[in-house]
Amino acid sequence: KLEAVIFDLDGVITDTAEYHYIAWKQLGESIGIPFDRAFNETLKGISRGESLERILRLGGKETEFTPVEKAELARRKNEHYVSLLDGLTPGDTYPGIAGLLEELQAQNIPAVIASASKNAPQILRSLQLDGLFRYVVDPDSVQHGKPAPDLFLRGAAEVGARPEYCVGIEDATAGIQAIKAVGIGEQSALEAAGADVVLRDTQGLSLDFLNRLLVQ
Ligand code: B16
Ligand code: MG
Repeated sequence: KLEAVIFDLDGVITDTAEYHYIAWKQLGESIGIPFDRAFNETLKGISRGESLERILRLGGKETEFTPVEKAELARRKNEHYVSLLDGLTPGDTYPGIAGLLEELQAQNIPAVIASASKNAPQILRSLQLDGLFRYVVDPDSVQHGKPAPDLFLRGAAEVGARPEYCVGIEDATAGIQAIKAVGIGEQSALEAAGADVVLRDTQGLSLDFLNRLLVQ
């Protein structure tokens, strides 16, 4: 039986993945490193600092900035990103998510957030979903980010669930690699990353669906 469901946040609970893209894209352009959506896919689920490193590497500029300057670039990106979060309301929650969370709560199955984002608590408050999650993993509390499984394992441990009885839900290839997963999004890429099953969007998520997945 299912012991916990562990959710990624950006791109699974709501469309904040798009805001990350907008903010990184503008930052990249401001330092002469434009990039497209395909490159952006490689940033999903990756921490703020490491995302910046990947962008600088793309532009061959990884040695052009001091650590202090890099911190300032990351701060600028985050300031822009947080300003985009301003208008976020419960109506921005992806379809099926609130229903699934209520189902889990009714069955006393913990829902957990394993996001790489330091902004996760604020986003959950804006969506008024914070009361439906038993635990939100602090990304700074684990040694390795996605694709390592640390964030998901910490989430499972915190609610006393055994990892083999948990299901993870992810939109990023880095995240899929970290879990036994339900991928949300483009089938070929997420399947190639090792997703056990891929749904086009969050509409089809239900407790029944997740339970059937576990007994497969
Ligand atoms: P922050 P997730 C990840 O969240 C995003 O996918 C990734 O684009 C972002 O860089 C990372 O969080 C860090 O976010 O800058 O807000 O701390 O998909 O793991 O929920
Ligand atoms: Mg994500």
